Amino acid sequence: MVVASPTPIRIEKIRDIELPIIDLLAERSQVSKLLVKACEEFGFFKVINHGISDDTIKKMEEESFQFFTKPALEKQQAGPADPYGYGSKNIGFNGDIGEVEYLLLRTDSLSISHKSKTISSDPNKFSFAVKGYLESIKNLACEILDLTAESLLIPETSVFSRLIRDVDSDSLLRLNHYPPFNPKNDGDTPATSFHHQIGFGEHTDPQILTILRSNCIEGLQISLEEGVWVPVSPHPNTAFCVNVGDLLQAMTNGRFLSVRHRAVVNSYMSRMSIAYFGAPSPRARISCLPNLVATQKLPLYRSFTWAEFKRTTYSQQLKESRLDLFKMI
Ligand code: GA4
Repeated sequence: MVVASPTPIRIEKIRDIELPIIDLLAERSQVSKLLVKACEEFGFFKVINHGISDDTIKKMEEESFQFFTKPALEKQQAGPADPYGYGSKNIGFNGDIGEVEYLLLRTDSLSISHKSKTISSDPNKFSFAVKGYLESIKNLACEILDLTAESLLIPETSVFSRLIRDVDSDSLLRLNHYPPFNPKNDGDTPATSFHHQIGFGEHTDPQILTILRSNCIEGLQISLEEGVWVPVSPHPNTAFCVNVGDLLQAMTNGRFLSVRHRAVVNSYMSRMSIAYFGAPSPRARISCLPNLVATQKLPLYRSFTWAEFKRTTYSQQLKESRLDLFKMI
């Protein structure tokens, strides 16, 4: 009999909390306040009544499902991930590994149309579904950002959203598939057993805002406190999970939290997720907003361009705290 060895995940503290669920159809100033509170306390929240049609979501999910159910050789035609394209287990360029396969896509129309030829046997259908989804999800991200700016009393409320709306925005779409892991294999290779359960290792998202959709299977965990992991209950079909990225933490002078999270793999069912990462153009300069720095105090982070921050991101491993390198104090 093979006895599964204990793994770091089982000895970590796991605590349960419920993330705020914010109804975007509620009264505007109320929604705005709740969003700011959620960004400050959790860096993560769920939104309902977001206005994205079931049809738009369904079409995108179907395309994602169809791609991942293809034979491996066909999927590989959309790879290797450079970092864009199809990748399996390898994440980034610095040796990170996870039990995941994915498609990382740029979001400009030309890239989508071009890449779809290696992804789908019906490239037009794929492009149509992705472009429709992107249009809706970008608007949702911008609406959430505008609403938060209102309660932060930022004079120009489109200060975050215009970065994402820039024609040269470097936003990304990531389709993930976490196949179930086989616990029986785990006992044989204790040294690597940790990786068998980690779908996507702990990290913060470098961009401004992330909007995640997943297929009602648990797996996402967040860490508000070092070493304590909190499972995020799989959201119902009607919700999206939203999180603050590093750039938003920098622009709000640390008031909003870009929180560490990871995806773990279960032993019974595939998890699929679709993540939109709202980002500025590479030349955009990111600095803290003046009204968020107390008088006679320095901002927490020096200003930098997204190109510079992204270079740093790709020169490091997933788990590094990239923002720390830009700290002033
Ligand atoms: C984490 C968030 C997004 O998935 C991503 C990831 C990127 C990649 O997979 O190519 C990175 C990772 C992410 C942060 C550190 C670097 C870059 C892998 C990696 C080891 C697309 C992103 O923008 O940063």
